Amino acid sequence: MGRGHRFVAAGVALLAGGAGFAITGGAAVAADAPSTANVTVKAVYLPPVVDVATGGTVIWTFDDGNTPHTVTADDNSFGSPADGQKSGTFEHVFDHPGSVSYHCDFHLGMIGTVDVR
Ligand SMILES: [Cu+2]
Repeated sequence: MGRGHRFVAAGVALLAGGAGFAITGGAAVAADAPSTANVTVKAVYLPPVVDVATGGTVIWTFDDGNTPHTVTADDNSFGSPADGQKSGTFEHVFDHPGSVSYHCDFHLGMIGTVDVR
């Protein structure tokens, strides 16, 4: 009888542990997808891949001296000015989950990805 009680107690502890894990998991997902992500535009996009939560904003900061760059979505869903930017920022809000690839119109192979969670 005493044994049986111990088994019941262990089961309750397991359930409680499971619930705690689920809550922790949810917090981890939120931390992985921030509402804002920053990308520096130099000879490359740094970092080349960013995660952002749905509805979040990505801010690109142009910082490559006299070399202009663009941030142009491969599917043309967004884009910085076509004549290029040497300084300042460009921002875009991502309203739909999914992966969006983008590139620079001036430099072949200058590519990046936004993963909207
Ligand atoms: Cu470029």
